[in-house]
Amino acid sequence: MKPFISIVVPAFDEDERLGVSIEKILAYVQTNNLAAELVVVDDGSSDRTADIARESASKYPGSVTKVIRYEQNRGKGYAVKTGLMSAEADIAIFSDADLSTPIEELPKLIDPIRAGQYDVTFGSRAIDRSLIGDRQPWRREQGGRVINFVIRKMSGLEFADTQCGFKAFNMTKFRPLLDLMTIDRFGFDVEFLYVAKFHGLKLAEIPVRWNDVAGSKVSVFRDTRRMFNELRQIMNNAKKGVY
Ligand SMILES: Nc1nc2c(ncn2[C@@H]2O[C@H](COP(=O)(O)OP(=O)(O)O)[C@@H](O)[C@H]2O)c(=O)[nH]1
Ligand SMILES: [Mg+2]
Repeated sequence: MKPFISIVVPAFDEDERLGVSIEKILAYVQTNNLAAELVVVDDGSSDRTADIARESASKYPGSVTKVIRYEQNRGKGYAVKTGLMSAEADIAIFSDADLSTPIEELPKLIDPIRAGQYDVTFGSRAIDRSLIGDRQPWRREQGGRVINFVIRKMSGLEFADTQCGFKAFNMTKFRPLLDLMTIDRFGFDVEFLYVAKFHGLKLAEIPVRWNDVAGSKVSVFRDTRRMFNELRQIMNNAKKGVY
């Protein structure tokens, strides 16, 4: 039977955080009787990420979980694209492996897509700060503000927070656009939104609950530098008519 929703989780060296998250997701799916498939993408981890994914999923015998693994680390963007490409449902959502946005927030993104109101919905940590529980360390929070400011200036997108790891898609409209995407690391969120908007899809930034979870794999210096390079690449692509 075709699933109603595909839940994609990109995972890189997540053997410590992933098990609990998978169990929470599958428990949520079961409790709410969702016809869901879970797609875990192991992005070239050097730890037991893929094994943990299979072991945790096996605790939910009725559930449908696919574990995709490739040997070389390619970046979160590549992992999310790989997951979305294999998603079978007409609506897909991706979530960070640490469930910083609790899976219970799923209807906030899914319902407007199901209703045909929007095509791409994405969590935001900037619209309603009262939803933020445990905050990131001050330096990272400020870094996030600066990055989102630069993203707005460079891309012309008017969203307050493009980087939250909780985004949902009407796959009938979004799947064809995946072929146009070029960014493999953290700039991919911006490319997704830019290309979707350019093609006339309806986008909505939606405030969601969010909690900082220890164990982030993001390196502020390395990944910020890469992010700026990727932003430049997106704007060059736009200029050259790649999209
Ligand atoms: N840092 C990093 N994360 C990746 C990569 N590929 C997939 N991911 C996943 O992308 C998400 C990034 O979340 P996290 O490390 O918590 O970042 P943060 O909370 O935004 O600082 C997690 O689900 C990672 O497992 C990669 O190459 N690098
Ligand atoms: Mg995180």
